[in-house]
Amino acid sequence: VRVSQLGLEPAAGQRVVIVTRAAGPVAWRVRDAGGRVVLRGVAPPARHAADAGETVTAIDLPQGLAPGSYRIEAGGAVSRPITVAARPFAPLLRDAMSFFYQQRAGVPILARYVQRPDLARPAGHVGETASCFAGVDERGVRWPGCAGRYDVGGGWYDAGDRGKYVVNAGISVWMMLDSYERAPASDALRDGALALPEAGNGVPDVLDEARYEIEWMLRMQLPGGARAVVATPDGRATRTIAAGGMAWHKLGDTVWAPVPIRVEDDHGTRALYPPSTAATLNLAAVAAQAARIWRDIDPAFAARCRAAAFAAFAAARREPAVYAEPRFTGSGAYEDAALDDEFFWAAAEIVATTGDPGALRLVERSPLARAASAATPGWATTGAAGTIAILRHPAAFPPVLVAAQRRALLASADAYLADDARQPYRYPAASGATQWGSNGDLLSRAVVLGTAWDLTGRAAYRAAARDALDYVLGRNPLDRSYVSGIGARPMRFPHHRFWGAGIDPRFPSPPPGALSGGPNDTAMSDPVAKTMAGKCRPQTCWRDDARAYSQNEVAINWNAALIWVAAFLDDTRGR
Ligand code: 9MR
Repeated sequence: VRVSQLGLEPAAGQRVVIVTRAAGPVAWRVRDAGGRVVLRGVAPPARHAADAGETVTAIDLPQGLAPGSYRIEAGGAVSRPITVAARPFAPLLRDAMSFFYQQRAGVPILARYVQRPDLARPAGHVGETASCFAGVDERGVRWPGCAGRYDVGGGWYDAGDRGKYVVNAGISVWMMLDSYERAPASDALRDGALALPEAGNGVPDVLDEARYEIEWMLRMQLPGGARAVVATPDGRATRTIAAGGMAWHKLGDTVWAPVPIRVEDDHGTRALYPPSTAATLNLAAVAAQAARIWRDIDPAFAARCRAAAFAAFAAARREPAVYAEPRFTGSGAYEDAALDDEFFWAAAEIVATTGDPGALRLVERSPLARAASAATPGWATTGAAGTIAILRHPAAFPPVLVAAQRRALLASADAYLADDARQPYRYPAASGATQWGSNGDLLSRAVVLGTAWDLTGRAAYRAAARDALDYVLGRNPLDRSYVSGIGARPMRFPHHRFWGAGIDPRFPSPPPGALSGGPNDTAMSDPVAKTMAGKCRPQTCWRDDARAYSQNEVAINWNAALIWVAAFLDDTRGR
């Protein structure tokens, strides 16, 4: 019996999957903690789940269950205890938000805010300053470095590594801020709801956490008049451009640091890497989003964000095709040479905040304005963030554009519903190959589904968003909760430089609430995944192994999708 190991909501329609070898119908019953049968039925015919290599049948429990503990019996098997709780997603959300606090650079992680004493640690990279990379890249191009050092401390470490990347920061902050914008009064994200140093400051805690990253993103912007060295378009040499207003693409180690390594022992050389148009547009987008959210909360900060957004947007228009160089070692690439979606998103956020006519013209002329569907939001595909900004602020845009964007978003949501119906396990992913970060992709589809619910109130959209979360919490072919600390069989050994117990038992195991990247059978680049290549069904290509960085790393963008979905389901409980 495969079911969300977090537990179920007390409403009808909760899904349970039974793996079966029986050819005939499978009878099932639910017993409460006292052994009484409270529900029974016969499951629909089983189907072959190609991505799992199993035959399964999915039941939608026909009636709601009161909060408590239950077991399901089917075909002679008895499930583990299944919890039904009034608000199952609220504690998950709290832990998943704590992930970001614990990824903070530049401040100590204090025992009073974390779930276990061994998760406390000294500050890493305090007051960090950095200079541009000087040296030879993997392609043999010599980078000259730059005069002076920039103040680029703070922000969140990206993942298992301690790099900080403006591109991935952008989609992560956007999701966090969007979860606030969709339900500003949500009591799970309010001031005092989370374990944070800022709790009690009169500002919703979700905004305090996001601001920690935004402040860092603002530091990554080059001052007006600055010049910077970037690659030539063919990547074979360097050139100098006027880069005022652009954002450095990333700050990272110049050599991959060992795993694990405590922050206080991590003294590897770090560098700033050349500005990119993509990073600049990510900064423009979230700074514009922040400018409207903080307008009344902190007008001075809002004004700073607004100015940064305009400066970044102007810089990106001046330099529309400076692409991130993938050939530096020691940190991730986050390279992206298709920027229509970043332009669309940044322009849409600026219009939503300021009504700026130049940005509106760019939105209207974008190919994304007329797209038939919205691509799943992700670090490289940000168009849906622009679509959602438009749909949350329709008064700032022409009605025909809003209508087209609504059609596009619902077309994607409907495609995900169709995928969900086709998957015998019932989750809204297409069948076939899985990508690096497949769990994050699935939950990002749930962001689109949740937004479709916001637009229409159609129950199927919310149910499919819950399917995505149920999948990562255990209703999957590996019978695994991919979220640490949650459920009977949680992920325990992520690829992470501090939560490194999977490699060295002197390091802590992860806090509860960190999402594993998930099954990956397309970019099996780590030593563990390599041994599995060609030998696993797509949704089973995963190992709870700290060396399996292409399957079992954790990252801010994946956890951002987790918090969006948990906040959405908690906020819409009973609806
Ligand atoms: O999430 C990223 C994934 O989409 C890419 O395929 C992969 C390889 O480029 O990189 C992932 O991002 C990693 C980043 O480059 C460095 N920090 C850890 C990130 C998660 O694995």
